[in-house]
Amino acid sequence: MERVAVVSDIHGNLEAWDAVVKDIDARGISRIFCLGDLVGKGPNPVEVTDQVRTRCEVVVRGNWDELVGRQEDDNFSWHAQRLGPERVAYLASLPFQHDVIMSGRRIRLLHASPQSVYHRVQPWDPAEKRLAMFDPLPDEEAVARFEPDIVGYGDVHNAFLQHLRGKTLFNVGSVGNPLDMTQASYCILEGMLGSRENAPFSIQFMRVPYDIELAVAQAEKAGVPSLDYYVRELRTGIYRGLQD
Ligand SMILES: [Mn+2]
Repeated sequence: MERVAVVSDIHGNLEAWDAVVKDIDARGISRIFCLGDLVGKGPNPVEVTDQVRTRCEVVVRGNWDELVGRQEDDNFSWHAQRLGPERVAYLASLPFQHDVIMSGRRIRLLHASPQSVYHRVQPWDPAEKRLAMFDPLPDEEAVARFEPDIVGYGDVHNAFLQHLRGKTLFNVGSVGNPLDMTQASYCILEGMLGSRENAPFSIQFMRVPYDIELAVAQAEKAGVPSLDYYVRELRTGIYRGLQD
């Protein structure tokens, strides 16, 4: 049996990232897959990008990883200026999805949905929208074409697992910007990696406390864009798009 830690949506929050990596290390897990949004919102895009690049065997592209390169407004250019052109190009070049087989299950891992990194699917959305997570990928994105038994993703910052018509949909939650509860989130997949033999398999949901007030102090010191919303998200888990 092998274990793979799956992290997502770190959003430049170095305190949360450090706490999660410490937990992964303490469990003796060496493989980490990252489902995107390394940057955006938090004050440490450089450190997080460099560490994810070093530590993660697989990294797929999130919406923020694309948006920082476009620098369409101050929200994005603040992060892009700190990252510099080489890291911005690295983030933009990340693959759309990663397919893996574990204990006979075909597992699709991506940031938001097969439709695009911007197409958001919540656990409470209509069944057709959730089932579309198992749809074929657009041609240009289809690196390895297979119909998944399991889809794992990030983007919504809400950890969950659902069984839909015999398939499994799960979200690993967010390391650096959780919006379901105020603790860093990640998952551990356990099974026979690369094996087509139908064998036991598990998905474990981890929650890791971290020093939120230190993360707030770092964000204030750096003067991140939309500071008040970011601080409220870290302290309460209330999404900036939901209420003022
Ligand atoms: Mn995100």
